[in-house]
Order: sequence, then structure tokens, then C-alpha cells
Amino acid sequence: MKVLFVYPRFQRHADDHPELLDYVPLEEYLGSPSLGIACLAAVTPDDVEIEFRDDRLEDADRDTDADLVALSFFTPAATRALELADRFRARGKPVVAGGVFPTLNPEVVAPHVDAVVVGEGEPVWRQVLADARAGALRPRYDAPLADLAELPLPDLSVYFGVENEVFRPDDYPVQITRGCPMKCVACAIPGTMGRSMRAYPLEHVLGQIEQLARVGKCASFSEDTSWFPAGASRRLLDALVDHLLEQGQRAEISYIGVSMPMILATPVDRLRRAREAGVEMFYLVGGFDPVTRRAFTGEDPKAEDRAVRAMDRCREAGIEPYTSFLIGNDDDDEGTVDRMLEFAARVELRKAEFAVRTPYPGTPDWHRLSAEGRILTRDWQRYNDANVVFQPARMSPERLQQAYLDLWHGFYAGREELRQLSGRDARIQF
Ligand code: B12
Ligand code: SF4
Repeated sequence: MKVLFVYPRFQRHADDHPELLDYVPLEEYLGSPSLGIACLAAVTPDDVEIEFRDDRLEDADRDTDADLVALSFFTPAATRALELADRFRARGKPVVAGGVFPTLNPEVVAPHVDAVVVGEGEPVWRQVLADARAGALRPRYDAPLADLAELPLPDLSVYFGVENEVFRPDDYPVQITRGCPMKCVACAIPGTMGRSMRAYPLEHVLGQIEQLARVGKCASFSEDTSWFPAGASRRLLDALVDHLLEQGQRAEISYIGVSMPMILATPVDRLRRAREAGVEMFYLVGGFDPVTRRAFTGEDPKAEDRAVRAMDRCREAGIEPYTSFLIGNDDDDEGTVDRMLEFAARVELRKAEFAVRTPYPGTPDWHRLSAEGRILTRDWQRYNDANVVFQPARMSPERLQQAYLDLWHGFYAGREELRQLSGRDARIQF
């Protein structure tokens, strides 16, 4: 039996707004796919042959001798994924879909595929393959949460196999936890991976890092919960840092995903130790949390001071705070652009990215805006943080779209000195 895994392409910021390339003096970096397919490949029986197509690199819509086509996608890729599903089925190939979008929207996906997997794939994947082999796929598989202590390392060789001269990411995600007990309105994690946090064993995380180091690649701790200030995630990260420092080792960690409240809740000493253990950069996601949401309304100077303090703390520890600003929250108005840019100047930010609030289907924000009749389109390829897909509270959709472009322009235009940066410093994933 043979399975063809496909990672469908999606529109990136510069695809939708090519003018960004004129004034953002950084290289556009195409990062690795989500870990989903590598996780499934790792639990695929040896007698099943695997082929992988990354549709971002080469059109995946080609004939195949596979017996089953398996699509993995999040919302920005859903339009393309459903198109690919239709095309492969027209060729007579059974199609199974999984990932963030199918998990949160199985009813949207079901008409295009033979089977939808809801939830984490590992617990049901062998059953899916057995059913496909028997020609008896079920329309829907509801997967229980995986036991992380039982999982093998993700099989990254499937991704390495499609690398070439133009696509050779120097970092790949390392997952340290799944699930989250918080209820941030824009986040898909609690709805897809459960409402409690499960941590991998330390050995598993070390294994993931070693697997990358062996081929000269860095680890990106991209998960939004990686720097959680308490609980399983915190204990695991502390154990990892202790282990590395005790062994006199450094891991190559390109970045850790984090938020400003998480930085403020962390003693500087812990930040410094993380730096010593190899953390180069924080990817500071804004707009989800109370500090960043209030910092740019202009009504709460204390929130802005707290945001400044968060940046200072990163710098004190020697960790670069690469910040993502999200515009379009209900309290954002015409003045938000200037306030964000003034903040960026005040803290002398070197690199930043800008995003439009996007109510991803299945998240609390989606349910609220749907109930308020504020969803403007269900064209999923526009759900990529670069387009306005909802009715903003205090601006027109057109004004919000322009505000997003003004932010990119205001921050980057004329900053030619950034062209002198090299390596990872010179790049941006947008
Ligand atoms: C790395 C990452 C990226 C990478 C890779 C893209 C990707 N597809 O994930 C990059 C940097 C490109 C990226 C970009 C974006 N991302 Co992102 N990203 C992540 C992150 C942190 C980790 C992904 C990952 O490796 N997960 C681990 C694997 C194991 O999980 P998984 O893919 O879901 O796979 C499991 C199951 O879903 C299932 N499964 C998956 N596929 C399949 C297929 C089959 C056949 C089966 C049976 C099962 C199955 O089994 C897997 C194993 O259990 C996630 C957070 C997360 N926890 O997922 C956010 C996440 C996927 N990103 C998200 C978003 C919103 C974005 C952006 C649109 C915006 C932004 N600001 O980040 C941008 C895109 C912007 C653009 N236009 O370029 C949201 C998605 C929301 C949604 N409803 O779709 C997430 C969930 C973050 C969040 N907190 O909400 N992202
Ligand atoms: S944004 Fe982070 S803290 Fe909030 S629910 Fe999502 S994973 Fe949890």
C-alpha cells in the first residue's frame, strides 16, 4: 500500500500584497510545514510506502500511484486543500483529511473527502490505513488525545526529502506540549488539542532537538504554550534548560513563541538561563493578551509601560524580541497605527511583523463575530492574517486593510540598514 501526504499551499502576506516586497528590506523565508505529516509518518507501518508533496514548492495536483491521499491543513490552506481533494477524487483516489481546519470544521470538509479525522491523528491513523486498505474508510474518525509518552519522534525525513537549493529551512518546529487550559479568544489550540496541557517527556524533546542538530538544523519552539509561566510546560522547559547547562551543552533554538504577560511573569534569571542554553529570539505574539490589547488603545498608559518592560526584560537577558503586532481588535481605532509605530520606535525594535485580526473558524472569536453577523467572507484563503474578513468595530474594513499596510510601510520603509543583516537575522516569514 502507498499513501501520498500533501501539504497544500496557502497565500502568504507578500502573495496577497506584493508591494510589501518593495519596502520590507528582509528576505522572505519559507519555513517548514506543520509537524502533522511527520507525526503521522512516524506511526505509519513499515509496509506502507510514503510519498510527500509540499504544494508550496511544486504543484501537488498531479497523477499518483498512491492508494490513499492524505491532506493536512490549517485554515489559510483550506481553499486549496478542498480543491486538491476534489481533483484527487476525480482521479479515483480516496482522500482523507486532517489538521486544524478539518478538526474544527469537519462539516465543511466532509463533502470533499472520503474521511475526515477530527483531532490528533496518531491514535487513529493505523485504523484509517487498515480501513483504506480494506476499501472501507469511515466518513469520520474522532480521535482521542494522544498519550505523548507513547509517541515516537516525528519522522522529519519526509520533509528533508523535498528540500532543494531554494527551499532548505534551517529550523523546524519542536513540540514540547499539546493543549492549553487558557481561553484566548483567537486561538485554535484548546479546540484542537484539548483544554489541559500535556507535556512530552524530557527525553522526547531532547530527541527532537538532537534529530535536528544531527543534520545541522535549529529547533524552533513555535508552540504558543512553549513559554507558559506555570505547570507542565514550565517544568519541562526548566528541566530542559537545567539539563543542557549541567551537561555544558547549548541547543540551537532559533526562537520560542511567547507573549508579553508570559515575559512579565518570568524572573530575569530564568530568561538569562534560557539564553545561556541557546534561545536566540522570542517570537512575541501580540493582540491575544490583555497587555498588548490595551497598550495600543491610548486609554491605558500603564499597559504600554508594561509592554515596554516586557521588551526591556528580553533585552536584559540578551534575547531578541521579534514582535508580531495584531490590528483589528474591537478597541483598535484610527490612532492604533501611530501608537503601535511609536511603541516600536520607543523600544527600538529591529524586526516586527504585522497581522490583521482573523477570526479562525471554530475559535471563540469566530463564534462571537458570527453571532454578531460580522463575518464578511468564508473564502478561507483570505484567512491568513493579511486580509480583512470581518466587520471591524471602529473602522471600515477598507480602513483596517490600509492600516495593516501602513504599519508594514511605517515600520520598514527607508530602513535600508536592515539590508546589512545576514543569516537568520535578515529573514522574515511573512
Ligand atoms: C509552525 C506553525 C506555523 C508554521 C507552519 C504552518 C502550519 N501549517 O502549521 C508557519 C510559520 C508557516 C505558520 C504560519 C501561520 N500560522 Co501557524 N502555527 C504553527 C504552530 C505553532 C505549530 C504547527 C505544528 O507543527 N503543530 C504540531 C502538529 C503535530 O499539529 P498539527 O499540524 O495540528 O497535526 C496534528 C493533528 O492536527 C492531526 N493532523 C494533522 N494533519 C493531519 C492529516 C491527516 C490525514 C490526519 C489523519 C491527521 C492530521 O494529527 C497531527 C498529529 O497529532 C501552530 C500551533 C499548533 N499547535 O498547531 C500554529 C497554527 C497552526 N498557526 C495558526 C495561524 C493562525 C497561522 C497564521 C495564519 C497566522 C499567524 N500569525 O501565525 C500564519 C500564516 C500566515 C501566512 N499567510 O503566511 C493557527 C491556525 C488557526 C486555524 N484555525 O487554522 C495555529 C493553530 C496557532 C493558534 N494558536 O491558533 N504557522
Ligand atoms: S494563545 Fe497560547 S495561552 Fe492562549 S489559548 Fe492559545 S495556546 Fe493557550
